[in-house]
Amino acid sequence: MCCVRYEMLDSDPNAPVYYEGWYHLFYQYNPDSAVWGNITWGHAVSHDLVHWLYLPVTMVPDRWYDANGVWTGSATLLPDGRLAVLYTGSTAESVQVQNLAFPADPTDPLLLSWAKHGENPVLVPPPEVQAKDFRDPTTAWFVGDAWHVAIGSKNDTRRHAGIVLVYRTVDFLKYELLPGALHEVEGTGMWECVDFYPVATESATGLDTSAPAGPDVKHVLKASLDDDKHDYYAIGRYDASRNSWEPDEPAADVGIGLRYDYGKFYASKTFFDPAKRRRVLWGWVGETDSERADVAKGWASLQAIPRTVVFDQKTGSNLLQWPVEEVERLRIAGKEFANVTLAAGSVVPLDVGAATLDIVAEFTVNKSALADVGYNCSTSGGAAGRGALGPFGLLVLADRDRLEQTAVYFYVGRRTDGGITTHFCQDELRHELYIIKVLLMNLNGFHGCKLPSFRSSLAGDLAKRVYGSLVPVLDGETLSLRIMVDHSIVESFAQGGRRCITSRVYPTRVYGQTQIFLFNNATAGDVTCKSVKVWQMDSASIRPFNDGDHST
Ligand code: DQQ
Repeated sequence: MCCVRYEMLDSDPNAPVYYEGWYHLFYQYNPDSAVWGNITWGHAVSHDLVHWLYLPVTMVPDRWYDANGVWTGSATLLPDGRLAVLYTGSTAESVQVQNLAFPADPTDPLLLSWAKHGENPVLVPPPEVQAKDFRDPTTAWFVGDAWHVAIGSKNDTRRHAGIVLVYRTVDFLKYELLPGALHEVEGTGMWECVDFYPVATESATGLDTSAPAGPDVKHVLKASLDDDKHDYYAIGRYDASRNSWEPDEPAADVGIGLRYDYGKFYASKTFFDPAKRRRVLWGWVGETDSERADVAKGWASLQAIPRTVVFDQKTGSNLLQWPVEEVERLRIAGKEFANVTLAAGSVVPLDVGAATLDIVAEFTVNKSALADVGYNCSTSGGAAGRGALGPFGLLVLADRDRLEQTAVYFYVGRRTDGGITTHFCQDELRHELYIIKVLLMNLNGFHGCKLPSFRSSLAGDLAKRVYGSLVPVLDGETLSLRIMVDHSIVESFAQGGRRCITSRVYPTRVYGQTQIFLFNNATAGDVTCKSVKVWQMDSASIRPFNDGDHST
């Protein structure tokens, strides 16, 4: 395994924090099984966000107020260096309450032992929300004379609105619910794992969660939509005096606009890293095979490679997400290919073979060939479709015959008003039609024919789809992709991280030696791959902590 991968990890990242020289990641974890249940907090530490050491589980369901699970929570580093953790406990009656925990020994940089506060639960559901719709407290931010904590919920009396409640507290024990909701969006349902943080609009420096609002600061509101299992965000303005946040673009509000990731990525959470003055995003990447398969393999779910998040100063309308720079230290043997012309309908193999790769590619197209209107990643035939100017891009985790492949690509089209649109897509489909075709070819003895691809996997029992989004491309920009490939995951970033797509794929034919290809399915004209750099990635060495690690 390469990069940042955690076996047996179950789901949501919890309370990420930098404490006394260590990055800590807690996570929703079922120590007994590869399926959800018996939720405790797993715990791992790292010096560099890449090499991780597992520690014993931190908190288990051992009180009446978390008997049904120690659910998601967040950490707040107080100015005096103390750490306060708020988490949701699900009681035996499945009431969601908020609880306070703190390090039993604050001098221990590993934070091995945690104490649950004697006054728990510190917050119970207010009368206006359902007992099962009150969870996942955020990192607290300081405004005026008190800490503020946001909690996600839903309001069915207002057309199934997702809402964010904000509480004011001085001591993390007593709370006052602020009037109104910080924000709500009708029709979006329960908001899980809300995140709320400032971003600088004039620099790429990350901001502490308590950084005050101001002309050069906007606030990001993120919600994980329980109804569709995607993480949506919007950028807007926070007015603490009115307990209100409003998006810059109401038509792209939380839950109806931008997603962090257009693939498999959920329950994410950011933290401010004071060591490198950056904001880092963690997200849970679940499996897309069956629970039966997860039980058989004995583990389920990954954490995506941690990403820095910054405001995109060029577009002014989205975040840029990018794998933390430390991941680049895993790059070993690298190869570069320059100015590869991709004729219409061509597939060009690249001479690299490894299952763990970091790929950076840049394309230029001849826009005079532009013709098509109305392209859609999910419904326009995926990577196998053909249009005037796309799809073109890369095939990764492919076998030599391309019976299996995962396609990461662009499609350049036109809007009805004549403007140019660029779609960024990832195709992991397994088209039954192709399987039938191949069976027929075999039955008819057409051996040696060029076989159509089965896409990412020949295996059955998988949920596969074509993911995608429009991606902003500004005048003068080339089309750029970064693709992180590991054995069963492909994490892709377009245009410097304006849009991201993560896929879980389960290739059966690559046997550790995967192939990658450039491809161009456009019918009208060549595409040039200006450059593609491919690095094989070293193993990240993720293992249990042992005594020798104390001195590192
Ligand atoms: N997972 C936790 C909840 C949260 C959900 C329970 C999101 O606290 O809302 O395991 O995946």
